[in-house]
Amino acid sequence: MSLKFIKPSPFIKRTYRLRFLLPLTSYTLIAFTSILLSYCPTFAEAATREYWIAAEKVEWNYAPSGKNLIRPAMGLGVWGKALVYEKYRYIQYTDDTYTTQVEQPVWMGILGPQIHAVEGDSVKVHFRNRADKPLSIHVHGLQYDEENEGADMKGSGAAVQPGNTFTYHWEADSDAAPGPNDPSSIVWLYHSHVDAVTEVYDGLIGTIVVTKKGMERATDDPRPKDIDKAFTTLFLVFDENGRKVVKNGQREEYASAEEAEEGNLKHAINGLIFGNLQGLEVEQGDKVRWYLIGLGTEVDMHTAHWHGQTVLNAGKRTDVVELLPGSMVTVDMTAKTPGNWLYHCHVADHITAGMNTRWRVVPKR
Ligand SMILES: [Cu+2]
Repeated sequence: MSLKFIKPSPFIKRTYRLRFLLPLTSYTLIAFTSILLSYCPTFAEAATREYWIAAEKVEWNYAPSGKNLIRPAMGLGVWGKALVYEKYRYIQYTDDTYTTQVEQPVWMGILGPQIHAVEGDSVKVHFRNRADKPLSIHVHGLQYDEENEGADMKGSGAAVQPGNTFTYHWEADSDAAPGPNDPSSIVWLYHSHVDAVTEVYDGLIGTIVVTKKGMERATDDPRPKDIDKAFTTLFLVFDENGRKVVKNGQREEYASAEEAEEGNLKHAINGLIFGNLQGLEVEQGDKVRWYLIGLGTEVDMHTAHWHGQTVLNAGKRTDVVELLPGSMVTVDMTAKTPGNWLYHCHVADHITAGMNTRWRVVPKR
């Protein structure tokens, strides 16, 4: 039996407000105060954010340029011997026809669509499985009942069959929203959870950003209003051992079994290696928020490091943020110095294996 799920509805909120105001006096005062409250963002009506997301089988290239863009002379090493693999991705569509894809910025790489909600909002995700095996969406942080857990064999949402659609209902309540030491928005993970280990390596990973109530840009724009730009980066060593390499993507045979094993470990940021993740560009003076995600296994202890600028992490100043599998961290910076700066994992083995890219600060136009 599933637990009773209490949905915060606008009706409940309004009733509460009226009960609070009734003792104050006349209906005139009630009307006047209601008008005032309607202009106060803190009391803005909660919205339902609706998304259409499909899981699809794709070919993924870990280094589309075919080059090491950070240190060209070094090449791609053993990691460049096979670059194109069969993978799965979450793809966003504009509506329930699942025909028009929502374009993603290039810096998102392999990540699925970023879902946005404001504290108090409901989120509805219509998930269509267009792939060839049962898949799901399991969300972190938001409230859901067992039917909407997207995992653990609980109901049809736990394993959506190929060709089927399931609508997940989640609540971005106060327990999903930024806490006292958080900035005005925080990041949560979502991923497929039928066979969670395999499906994370498949590429079925995305994020949800929850903005503190009153900090949204507008009713129809739930992104936080106190920043100019935001990026999300996932640090994950994709283990492609035993997985399907797309034949024509294999550039060179491996010299040994050991070399093959290492070459199939793609030390990627958003699914791209050796600087092939592009588009992390801001203007001088921009307030930039970085949503950081770690996933994977024992090798996935990552330390995200920015050259050229420090960040504020829960009130502490640093330029390195530790990430373990399942970590979700939100940090802020103001981009001061123009430059084409390195952004990389600081773990020695991971630097060598290509877990690096650049972020660029362009002079104020
Ligand atoms: Cu690392």
